Amino acid sequence: MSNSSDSEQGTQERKKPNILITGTPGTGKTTLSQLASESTDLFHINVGELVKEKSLHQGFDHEFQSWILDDDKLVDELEETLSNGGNIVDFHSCEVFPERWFDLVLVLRTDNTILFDRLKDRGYSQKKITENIDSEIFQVILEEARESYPAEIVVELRSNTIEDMQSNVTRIEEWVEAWN
Ligand code: DAT
Repeated sequence: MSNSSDSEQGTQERKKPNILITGTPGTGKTTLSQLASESTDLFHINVGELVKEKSLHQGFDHEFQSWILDDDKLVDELEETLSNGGNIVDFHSCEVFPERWFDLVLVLRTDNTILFDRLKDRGYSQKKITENIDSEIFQVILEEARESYPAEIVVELRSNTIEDMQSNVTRIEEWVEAWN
């Protein structure tokens, strides 16, 4: 656990932990979050869906085929829920959230060929597939997580196979039990 007063303060307020599950699109965040949410009784927040539902954006970027996030609106929307604890937050970026919100940050990693197939199945354009594969190769989200949170709460998890998924769910269950 972090020794920073910011993190300790955040932790003391919560009776249940908050977990951030992040990674390049297609690495399995939503699937893992859903499974872990069911078995730990933590509340799954799919941030991408929330941004669309509650219009926490500044419009659609047609070039990048994605919503332009309104960071302030998003943080305001989630502040109370996250302060109470007991959430699994699922998002493809992590630097927008305050450090004090999270007790554990999981960064999912997937091999390029596997990720390529998943993104192609999803119907992404070649441009969007290339961007995401490059991002995974250069470990963009992992670096972002390491820059945004204390090293001891950032954990990289492989997410290539169903067996990886199952072992990741078990790891989360055990971690939540130990936290409680
Ligand atoms: P994300 O939320 O990161 O965009 P997802 O959970 O929607 O990813 O998963 C994308 C697809 O890949 C979906 O069809 C489920 C599959 N998948 C995810 N993680 C996997 C894993 N570890 N093994 C096999 N398939 C996986």
